Amino acid sequence: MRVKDLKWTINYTSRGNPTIEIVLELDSGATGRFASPAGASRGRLEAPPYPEGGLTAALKILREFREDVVGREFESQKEFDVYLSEYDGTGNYSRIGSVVSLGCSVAFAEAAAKEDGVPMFLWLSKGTASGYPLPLGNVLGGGKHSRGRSIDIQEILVFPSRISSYREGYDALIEVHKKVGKLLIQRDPGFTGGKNDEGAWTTNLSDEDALSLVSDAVDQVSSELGVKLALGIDAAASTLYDEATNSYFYRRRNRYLDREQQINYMLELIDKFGIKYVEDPVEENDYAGFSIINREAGRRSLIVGDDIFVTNVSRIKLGIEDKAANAVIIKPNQVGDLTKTLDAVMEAGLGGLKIVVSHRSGETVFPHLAHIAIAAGAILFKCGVVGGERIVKHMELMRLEEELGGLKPATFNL
Ligand code: 2PG
Ligand code: MG
Repeated sequence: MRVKDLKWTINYTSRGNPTIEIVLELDSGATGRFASPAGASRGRLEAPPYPEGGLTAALKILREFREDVVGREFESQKEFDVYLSEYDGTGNYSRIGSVVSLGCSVAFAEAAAKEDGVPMFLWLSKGTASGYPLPLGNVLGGGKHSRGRSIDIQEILVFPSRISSYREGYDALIEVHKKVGKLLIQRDPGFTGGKNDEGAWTTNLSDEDALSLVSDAVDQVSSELGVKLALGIDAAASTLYDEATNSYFYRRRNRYLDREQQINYMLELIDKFGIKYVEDPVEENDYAGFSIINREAGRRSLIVGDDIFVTNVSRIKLGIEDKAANAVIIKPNQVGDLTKTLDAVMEAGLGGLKIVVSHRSGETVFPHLAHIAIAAGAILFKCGVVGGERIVKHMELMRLEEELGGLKPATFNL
């Protein structure tokens, strides 16, 4: 596959910030087009989105990169991504930035898949992917994704544990989202209908009242629809963490929890609300704290590492050795290309970790993440509930299931 042309334009994330849309064309005329999303609660070790000098510097690099890449031939995704990584030369895309690298990597994948005449997930999985994940959506949120008064836990999430079609699962998430909105009108006198960066409701209730409200919504919708739904949280604990005092600051209660109290608080919430999915319960460097939670609760809940692993093979390896988690968040822009992303998936899978492919809080309107989730063999697809930039990805999954046939849903047994 020979690269015929590389073009770009400025696109926008759902927060209204600029990102770069990359268009890559192959000699055959097949094209791919993608713009990277952006996180707000980013792990410290993520690939930097932009080089020093920001967007302007990235655009200058793209002009130089175009000269280098046009006319080159590649036989595989890996060959393209290794070339990208060598062109960057820093090991973590800090010279060209992950917005450029991931944009090029995904645009190449889409173009190559088209040239091959297969959907992108089959190109990425070399024809092996046969299942699709369960949808996991944020219905009530706070932390870095909300402004003003809101809960301290970043996300309260919901997912179905067994579905007969992706649409059945996604429709159930929409019903829970609506139900949560109705219950907020009854229980939060200050509720204005406000939603945050990921389309989750925001509220002035306490974290525990919010959890109990979502739990009620889950119970009601489960029995109305006959779909078994479970509750999850992303504590995004690194964003609560204060390094100077080794403690966690809960703004609403104006209270610091020391490390041990934080671990106990997470365990208490798991028990009290029957939580089946807990992401980042402690800060990103506390492997030992993660291990305690995984040992105590890992048989009844997924203990999921996001900021601690940053989709990075060596961080994941450490986590497997320490039994720090039983699941991993995979975000392609944390490492900056699809080969590194799938290497992280492979490493995690070998260590027995479940795979959760995730959106970012500032998303773009591209559907490709759905293909990456299927190619990764994910059990869960964390992608919000409402908002066009999220729906486009859920819809892609539904279309792939409905139009292609033969894909089977994952099941969750905990
Ligand atoms: C997270 C993500 C997505 P952000 O913490 O898991 O929900 O947020 O993209 O802001 O890192
Ligand atoms: Mg997270």
